[in-house]
Amino acid sequence: MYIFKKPRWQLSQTEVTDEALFHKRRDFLKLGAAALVSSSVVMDTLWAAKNDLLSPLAFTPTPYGKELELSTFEQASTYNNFYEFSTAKEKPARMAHTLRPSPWEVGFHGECENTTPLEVSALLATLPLEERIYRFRCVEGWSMVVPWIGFPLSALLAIAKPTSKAKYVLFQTKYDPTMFPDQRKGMRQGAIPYPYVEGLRMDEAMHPLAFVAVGMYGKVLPNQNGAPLRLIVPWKYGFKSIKSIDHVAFATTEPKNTWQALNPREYGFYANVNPHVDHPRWSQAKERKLGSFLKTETLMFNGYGEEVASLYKEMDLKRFF
Ligand SMILES: Nc1nc2c(c(=O)[nH]1)N[C@H]1C(S)=C(S)[C@@H](COP(=O)(O)O)O[C@H]1N2
Ligand SMILES: [Mo]
Repeated sequence: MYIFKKPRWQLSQTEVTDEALFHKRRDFLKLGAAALVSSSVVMDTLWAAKNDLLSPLAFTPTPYGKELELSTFEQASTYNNFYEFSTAKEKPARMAHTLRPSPWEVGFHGECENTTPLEVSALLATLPLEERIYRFRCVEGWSMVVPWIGFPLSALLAIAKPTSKAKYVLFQTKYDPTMFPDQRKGMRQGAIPYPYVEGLRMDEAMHPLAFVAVGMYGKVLPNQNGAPLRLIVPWKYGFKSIKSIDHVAFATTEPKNTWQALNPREYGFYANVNPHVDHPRWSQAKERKLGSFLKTETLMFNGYGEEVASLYKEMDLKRFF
């Protein structure tokens, strides 16, 4: 008899978990049979209270995504992928209190003139914050719409003054086993190899839609969403949007991102959202927005094709997936 053990790191499609999330509100109602208020009101109040504990940010609203229907703060902050804590979606929200987002320095390495590390608080004092509502599509088939607060990635990279040799930029999540319990297990026992690494081509990184989030829903980022700062690349699958960034490094060659290193057949460097290129184990044609039962069509480049398609015009997107 063959026992096929699924590798722990293997991402899977999330139908069941999504349904579980959907039913959570109803279970809450059953718990309090005498409740006069609807479960969603109670849940929203509970989560509003959690959100209240986070510091508010001053920011300028922008027209980005004003037409989109927001996911709730509860949805975006309790259904997470953050393997440094756990591979279970609901666990990072409960475990991420061990992450200490301040003080926090961001480093700049490689092909750049200015390699002085910057404290995040100093960064916030320099760069004006804006709010952008973006669609977010995980490679697993779920999606959400989040009001991020932050600044264009180009503004962060400009501080480092990349040289003309910089063709790619690498991002690395902090490695600190006192903050991230899964990093304690060592290379072979953890869910994935750490530190988590991601990368972009320089022209992708400088694109005006590429964003660094330091907050969401008007407040600083909850730890489980990648405090104190994380990447948001809305036209790419969620795994490109690396959390809790320790440093960036400018490179002459394409860096190997964590998921590509783990499974190059399933995950590439580009990871552009593409309904016409299926994942080897599931279709990417549709997605399920958090909290909803029905699937909707996935949009080319996650709906940002008008802005970003020109970055890839000479490329075979089936090959460079
Ligand atoms: N350091 C780090 N960054 C990460 C991940 C992770 O496990 N570790 N997961 C990625 C994946 S697969 C997704 S879908 C998003 C999830 O972001 P969210 O929890 O804010 O929804 O974070 C991405 N960034
Ligand atoms: Mo993801």
